[in-house]
Amino acid sequence: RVPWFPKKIRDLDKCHHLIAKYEPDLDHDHPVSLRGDPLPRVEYTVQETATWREVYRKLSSLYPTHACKQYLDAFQQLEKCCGYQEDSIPQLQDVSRFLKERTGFQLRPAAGLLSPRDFLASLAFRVFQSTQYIRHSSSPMHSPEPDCCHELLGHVPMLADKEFAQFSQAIGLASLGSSDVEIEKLATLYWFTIEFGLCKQNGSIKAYGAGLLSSYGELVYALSNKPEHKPFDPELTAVHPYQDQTFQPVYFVAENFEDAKAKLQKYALKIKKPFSLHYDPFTCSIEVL
Ligand code: H2B
Ligand code: FE
Repeated sequence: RVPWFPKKIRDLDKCHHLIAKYEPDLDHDHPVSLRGDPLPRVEYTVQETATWREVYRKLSSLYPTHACKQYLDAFQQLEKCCGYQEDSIPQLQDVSRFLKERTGFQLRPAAGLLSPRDFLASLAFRVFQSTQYIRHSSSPMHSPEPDCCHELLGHVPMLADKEFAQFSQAIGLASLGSSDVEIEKLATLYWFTIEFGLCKQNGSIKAYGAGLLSSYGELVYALSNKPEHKPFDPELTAVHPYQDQTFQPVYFVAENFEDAKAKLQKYALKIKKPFSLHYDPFTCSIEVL
């Protein structure tokens, strides 16, 4: 039996299953976004903006030495034309429009941590399900679940890169109609790449994973000589145990995104499915062959 999967972008309305709901501050209600609706503009409070400022300042001081080139290029663009700055939290609506023009990726509001199957499925359509609320002000440098600091500073800049966007979509496409066992492996691959990935660049190692680029402590640690660095190899990476409570003991290093994508596509071809899938970019839908 093949598990149900979305075939067109509208079907993503059914891919919103939360595995945990986390609302850091219930004192004030943010508008609840309806699925399929345009991203609502949110008015963040003074306190929320102060949290953003602290995170933004600390992290952006590290990027020049720790982030990969693709990240730095996009970050600069986001500062220039998308309102990225320490004094206000960028609006997902503006960011989504920016990404759409760069790589065709768009953001969709998510209420919290989604099931791996639903989250990965959306990537197949170049849709990134993003939270819109911000972490609690009592711990500005840490959030137990994704919040908009993680999405905007971790994920968004990388989604503006063409190769990285293709890599992300490839993981998404591989997940469609896959068994729970395969989803688990793809979620692990996602974890060690899109969240905690490192890559080679001009003889040194830089970060491209969103979990690193949105965490000051782990970003410094990941590029130090404390953790182990292993070459990215989907077969091994997919079954490697991972840590979600503390820093990773192991990080996987990609040669570059083109190579990572080619390796991933080779891996994906080995996932047994009784059909083959093709994404039609004109209709944004999946053809099942
Ligand atoms: N949900 C949300 N809202 N954001 C994420 O970054 C996310 C998710 N990551 N669900 C997924 C799970 C990831 O950890 C993998 C695919 O399990
Ligand atoms: Fe994330």
